[in-house]
Amino acid sequence: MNYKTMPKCYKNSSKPHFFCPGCGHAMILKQLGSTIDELKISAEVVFGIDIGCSLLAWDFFDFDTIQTHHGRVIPVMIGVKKANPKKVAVAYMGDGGGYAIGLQSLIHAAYRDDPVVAILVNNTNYAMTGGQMAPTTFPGEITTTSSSGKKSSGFGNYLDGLKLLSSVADQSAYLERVSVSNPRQIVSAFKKAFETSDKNHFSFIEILSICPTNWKTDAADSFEFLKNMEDKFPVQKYPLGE
Ligand SMILES: Cc1ncc(C[n+]2csc(CCOP(=O)(O)OP(=O)(O)O)c2C)c(N)n1
Ligand code: SF4
Repeated sequence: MNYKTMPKCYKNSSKPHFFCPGCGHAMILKQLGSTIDELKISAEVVFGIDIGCSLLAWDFFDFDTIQTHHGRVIPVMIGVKKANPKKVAVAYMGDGGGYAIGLQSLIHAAYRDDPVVAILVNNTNYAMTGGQMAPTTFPGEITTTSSSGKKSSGFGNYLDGLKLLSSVADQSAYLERVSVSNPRQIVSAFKKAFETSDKNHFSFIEILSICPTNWKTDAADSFEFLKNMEDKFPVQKYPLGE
């Protein structure tokens, strides 16, 4: 890792992070830090992290950070924003946290147009607890709870959260899906999300991410897996055509 290129808002630029080698979370957080640096909003940001591998960012940035119960980062950050409207509330979670146990909170935040920046990292599994099936796991995908491949009958197909949220979100909300294969697109989505939050509306960025540890993939196979994800979860924005 080249520490000279680390965002300024990293707490201690000489400290190694805790993610597995090749993990998408580390790539995403680097883009988040750089965007916050560029927008010069680190004093206003309150960073909420859910339980899951996202919690490994608890000691990462030099801004206020709150770690919540699994699936509860959205309501906690809505509370922070209501108590102090000048703050920029960022809720960072995994696909298990956002699309399973915390789905109700996510849907209602989109529906109410709560002014939080919600960032959901989709790696198609419950990574921190050992790679169990999530609502985003594809039929046929092998996980620790689908050792012969996920069966859609009884376990469902794969959940397209962006599509779901787009059907309930307020017109003023901003929703986008991006992928760690395109860091520039991640930065531009973050900028649009912060802009939306500045206008007091809800924004949601889903990021297709890499989990080599639970996928049991090397670098080449990780990007092959990611390509397969991008086919199933198309990178797009709502409102469509924006
Ligand atoms: C209320 C509650 N239920 C279950 C757990 C156990 N748990 C910890 S992390 C986790 C999975 C996280 O998966 P995900 O949200 O997809 O994030 P990832 O680790 O993949 O980044 C679970 C189920 C918990 N900590 N709290
Ligand atoms: S288990 Fe997966 S998501 Fe968690 S830190 Fe390791 S590579 Fe990243």
